[in-house]
Amino acid sequence: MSVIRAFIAIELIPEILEQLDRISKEIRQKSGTHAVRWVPAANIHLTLKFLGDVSVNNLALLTDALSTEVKLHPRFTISIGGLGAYPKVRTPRVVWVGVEGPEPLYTLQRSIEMQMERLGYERDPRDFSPHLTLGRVSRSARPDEIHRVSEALEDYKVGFIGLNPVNEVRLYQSDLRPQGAIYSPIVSAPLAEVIP
Ligand code: 3AM
Repeated sequence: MSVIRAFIAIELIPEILEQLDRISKEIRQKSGTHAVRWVPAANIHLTLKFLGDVSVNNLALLTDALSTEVKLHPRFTISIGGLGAYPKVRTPRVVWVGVEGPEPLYTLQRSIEMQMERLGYERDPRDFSPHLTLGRVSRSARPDEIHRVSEALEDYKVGFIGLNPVNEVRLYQSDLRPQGAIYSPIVSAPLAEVIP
């Protein structure tokens, strides 16, 4: 049985990706370490749901369920800005840029989570915390390297970056390669147009 690794995400506009690229390069320079695997700007997106292994036989059902759900939700705009790390800036594992969304972002994410659970994809027990992953600190990072990343994050201030309209949601295939992940959109599910 053929399976793919897949996730559902919101794509960002080129203007935002350019800024994220600049920010990530500046932090990389400031921290001066190879302890972080930085995500190429073209791979940065807002993940709504990580599905993991999806059987190719289930793809049609999954994309149907996704499109049917997403078109019930209105378009909205998210606001991008701020810098932080999970679990904490002092002990960074994931370096992120923040996302502020209106309530429809949360409603959309919850509905997708519910539809995917109905199809058998395990629910993520963590609360949805919208963010854009800029980089991941490698597991083999030494304490002094982690400290340098943490200091660079504390020094580097990121304010408001921009607004990103959300008109559709995408199902992506993720191919994990030694040189990094390759994300390919499989299907786009449009949100409802809001009639003024
Ligand atoms: O870009 P972010 O970090 O929001 O972290 C992975 C990435 O999201 C996440 O899925 C997105 C595409 O790879 N991801 C990868 N493995 C995961 C897992 N086991 C995961 N999310 C939850 N559980």
